[in-house]
Amino acid sequence: MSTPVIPSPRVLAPPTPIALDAVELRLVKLPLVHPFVTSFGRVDSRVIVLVRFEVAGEVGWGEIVAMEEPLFNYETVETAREVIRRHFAPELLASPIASLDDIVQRLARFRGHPMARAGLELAWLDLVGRLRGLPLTRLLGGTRDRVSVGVSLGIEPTLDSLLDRVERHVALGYQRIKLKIKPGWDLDVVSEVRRRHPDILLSVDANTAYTLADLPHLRQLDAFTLLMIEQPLEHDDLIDHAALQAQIQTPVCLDESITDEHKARQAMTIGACRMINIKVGRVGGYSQALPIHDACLARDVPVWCGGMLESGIGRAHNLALASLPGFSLPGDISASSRYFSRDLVAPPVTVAADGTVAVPQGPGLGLDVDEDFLRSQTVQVDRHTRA
Ligand code: NPG
Repeated sequence: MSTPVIPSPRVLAPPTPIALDAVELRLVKLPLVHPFVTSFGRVDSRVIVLVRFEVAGEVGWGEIVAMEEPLFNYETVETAREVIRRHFAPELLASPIASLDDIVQRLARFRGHPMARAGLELAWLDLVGRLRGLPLTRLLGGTRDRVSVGVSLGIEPTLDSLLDRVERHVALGYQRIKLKIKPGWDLDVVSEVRRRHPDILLSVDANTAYTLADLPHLRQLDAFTLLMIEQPLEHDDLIDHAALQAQIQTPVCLDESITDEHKARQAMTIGACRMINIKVGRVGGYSQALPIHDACLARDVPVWCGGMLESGIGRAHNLALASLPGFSLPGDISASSRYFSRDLVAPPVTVAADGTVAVPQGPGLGLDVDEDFLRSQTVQVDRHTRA
C-alpha cells in the first residue's frame, strides 16, 4: 500500500490583516537573447507587467504573464493593467486584507482575467512570506529543495539551427526537451531529433495548431516515444481532446484548456488528458493552482510547471510551486540566461549539470529584486493608492 502524501498545512495569510498602501504596476520590457517562435507567433522582447504591493516597511512582488497581443488567451498587458486599475485594485485597497481567500472573495463578482488576478495573488503571497520570514515553498507546502527542469525550444528557421539548440541544451543538463510544433514543422523535425537523441525525455507542444481531422497525422507521433503532446487542439476544447487521447498512445497534456480547477476536474473525468501543465498565471493564481495540484495528485495524474517566459520574479514563484509533491515531471523553468542577458533578480536562476534548479529559501520569493536594473527597463508605472 502506498503512503498517502499529507500536504503540510499551507500558510496563505499574514499574522494580522494588512491594509495595503499601494498597488503598483510596472510595465517592463526585457529583450530575449533568442527569438521565441510558436505556432501562434514570435516574441523578440518580453513585455511584462510586474505587480508591487506596498505596506509600511515591506513589499510583495508578482508578475502578470499576459502577452502584448491576445494570442495565447484573450488577455493582454493592456487589459490586465486596465482591469486592475478600474476594478481589482480599488477592491483590494478598500480595507485590510486577511488572507488569500479574502482576495478571491473580493474579486469573485468579476468575470475572467485570470492572468491579472494571478499577478495580485503572487504579490500577496510574496508579501505574506516576507512578513512571516518564510519562503514561498514553505507557505505552499513544498516538499523538495531542488526541482527538475526542462527547456522549451521554439520553431527555428532551419532544422539545423534547431538541432544545434537541442544539442546545446542537452549538454547543459536539461532533463527534458520540448519542441514547438505546427503543421509543416512536426513529424520530420521530431523524427530527426529522436534519431540523434534516442534516450532523452522528449515532448512536443502544438499550442492548439491542429484539429481532430489531423488524427491520422498526429497518430504518427506515437512512433517517437514522446513523453507527451501538449495542447494539440483548440484552446477551449475538452471533448475533442478526449476523442484524440482515446486514439493515440502518446499522453495528451493540456495547457491552454485548463483555465481553472473545474476544467481540470472535467478534463480528467472525461479522459481529455493524462497530464496537466500548471501555470499559476494562466489559472488565476495560487487559489486555483493549489487545488488543481491537489486534485491531480489525488488521481495520480502527473503535473508539471509551465512557463511563460517570465522574469526571475515570476520564475521564483514557479520554482516554489514546482516544489510541491505532485510536480513529478520536469517543468519549463530554465536558467535566466536562456531568456535574458540580465534578469530582474539577483542572483540569476541557474540550472545545475544534473538538470535541477534550487528552490529559493529566503523569505517570500527568496531572490533579491534588482531594483536599479528594473528601473532602467521600466516603460511605465501605474500607482494605485488608498482613497
Ligand atoms: O521557458 O518560460 C518558458 C517558455 C515555455 O514554451 C513555453 N511557453 O505555450 O507554454 C507555452 C509557451 C508560451 C510562452 C506561451 C510565452 C505564451 C507566451
